[in-house]
Amino acid sequence: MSDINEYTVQGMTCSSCATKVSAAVTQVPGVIATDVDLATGTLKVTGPDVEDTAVRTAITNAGYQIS
Ligand SMILES: [Cu+2]
Repeated sequence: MSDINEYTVQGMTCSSCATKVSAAVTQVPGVIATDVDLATGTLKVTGPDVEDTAVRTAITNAGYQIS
């Protein structure tokens, strides 16, 4: 995988949601940084060796869906 991956997350409506998703994804091994754009629902995940499945699981476990 490349160093930066983007996900479109559904259901993030406020900065509290963004913080929750970021915190969950930050726990995934290899993640260096996360960046959420609330307006578009875009989550950017930075890290050289991050497992896609682990990121998706973290997002859904936090209560959000990936489109
Ligand atoms: Cu919220």
